[in-house]
Amino acid sequence: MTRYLITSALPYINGVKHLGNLVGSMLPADLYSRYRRAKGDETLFICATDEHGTPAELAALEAGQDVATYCAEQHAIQKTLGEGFGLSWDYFGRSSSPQNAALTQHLARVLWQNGHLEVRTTKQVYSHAEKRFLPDRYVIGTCPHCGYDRARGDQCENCTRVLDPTDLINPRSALSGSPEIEIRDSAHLFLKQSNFVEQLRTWIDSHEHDWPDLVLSIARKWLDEGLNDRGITRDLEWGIPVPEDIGDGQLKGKVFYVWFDAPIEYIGATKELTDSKGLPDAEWQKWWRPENAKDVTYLEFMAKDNVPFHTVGFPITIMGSGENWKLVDRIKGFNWLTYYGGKFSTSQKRGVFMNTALDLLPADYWRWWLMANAPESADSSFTWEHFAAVVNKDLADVLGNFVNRVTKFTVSRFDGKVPGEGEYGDEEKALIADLDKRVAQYAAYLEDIEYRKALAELRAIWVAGNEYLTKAAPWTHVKTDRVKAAVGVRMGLNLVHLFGHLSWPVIPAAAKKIHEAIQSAPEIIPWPDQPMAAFLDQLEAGQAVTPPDMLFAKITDEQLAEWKTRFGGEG
Ligand code: B3M
Ligand code: ZN
Repeated sequence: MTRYLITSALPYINGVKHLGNLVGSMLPADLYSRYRRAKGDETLFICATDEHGTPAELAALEAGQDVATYCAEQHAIQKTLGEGFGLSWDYFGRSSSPQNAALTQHLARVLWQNGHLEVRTTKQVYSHAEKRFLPDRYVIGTCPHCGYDRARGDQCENCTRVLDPTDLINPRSALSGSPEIEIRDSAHLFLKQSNFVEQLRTWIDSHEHDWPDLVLSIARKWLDEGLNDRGITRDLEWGIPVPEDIGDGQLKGKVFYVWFDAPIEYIGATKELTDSKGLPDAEWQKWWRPENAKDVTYLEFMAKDNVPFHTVGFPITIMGSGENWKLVDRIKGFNWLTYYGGKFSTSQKRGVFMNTALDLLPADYWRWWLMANAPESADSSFTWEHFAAVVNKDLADVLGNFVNRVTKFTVSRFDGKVPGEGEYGDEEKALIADLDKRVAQYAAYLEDIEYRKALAELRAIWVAGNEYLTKAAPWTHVKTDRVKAAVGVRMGLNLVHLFGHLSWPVIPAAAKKIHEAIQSAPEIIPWPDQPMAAFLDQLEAGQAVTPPDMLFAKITDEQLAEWKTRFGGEG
């Protein structure tokens, strides 16, 4: 049996995430984790907040808090919101944990001992006003190429040329506007990535057939352009300190670069989990040490801008350590979700954020739309109009209405009990044969992590149920042929039960309610066994049926108009 290790890219700590963040990492990882658990597979789903780096320091500054307090608060907020969205993490850790610090320092130490790190003197911008070094993009000035007067020290937004802060005319701090800045020498650690080109290419080529094109092409582009050695330390206060035995005493007071320690937190969070339960190290190592994890398939979920760090950066850390650590087996990368064709933006508060989304509607409405329209082969665009149309049709009309009709009719005409009369006939057998194919196809798409196709198939399964019921028309037959009506209702109730099982990975709260209309639901609603003939004839005659409260309310024209005004309609 395969065990599944699943990680979602770590949401950055600086504030509540928007739907674009959710769709490309946390939510798809959750769907896959739930599917694996439904299939009965041992699964570990890991996520954490990514807490280091300048953006965390600046967000804390803006909030008037020290960084540690800020991060602790924001972690708690993100955890609550993630749970609100039904994200079924086995653990939601923090990259600022002592576990991650120890692992990061350990990996850096072995890289140093193996000769893959080098100390180099670099020029950094120091601001007297802030009494700190400024990352390149926090220095602004006039672009020497086009004269734009707010060019950033890493790149001019206007003419897109890549810059160095020393290129800028009239440079100043972007934080305070102060021109009191100077260039200072500063020693930093560089990871000699060029040592790994061949090893990486061999590894990436070995995934030719099991990584999506999006991921392969990004990974290869980086290799083809030649790998630069990468600075892995920064002049910041908040971060994992570089240990004294690395760098011959030249790196006092430096911390690791956030992208060096963030992926290591996948391992760190696993250890946070087992430590929190008082379990021995063997328990986290059984996921991460290949000698103990031969039966583990490791999958990573992320948006496409994170792909280079997971196909090049993190693997080089692992390879360079010379130690045995699990490398990723499958990577699912996503394109962008846009808001009316434009960018979702945390800094500009543009789009819909996880907290406001949950204030408007329960998680399943969002989960369905986001995964059914996942930006898989291309970007996809969120609009309120499309969201409302999909919710009203798929969730309210097709699924909700079906469950409602069948269960209410059972109450009004069959005493609220599964009717036992009659045998399944040709209509039912045809439906069962059709569903056998469709359920297998739905599972195959989930195995392939093709969510748009998978959810289109699930929707087609709901539609097939509706079409059957329309033909079977028990409400017509009940007056003349009670046995025929009973057969239709019994199949209808078995379909409700099936929908509860099949829908659970995607819309877990609604699936639970649907299942409870038939019988109490287990915490993990298992994948139904095929063939469908047995599953769809499984309810006992006479067992009670309880119609659920409203499953999905339609989004009204008034709500649609209000939300468009409130959030900005046209982008
Ligand atoms: N924190 C994602 C981002 O904020 C980044 C992912 C880290 S995964 C190790 O773009
Ligand atoms: Zn320019």
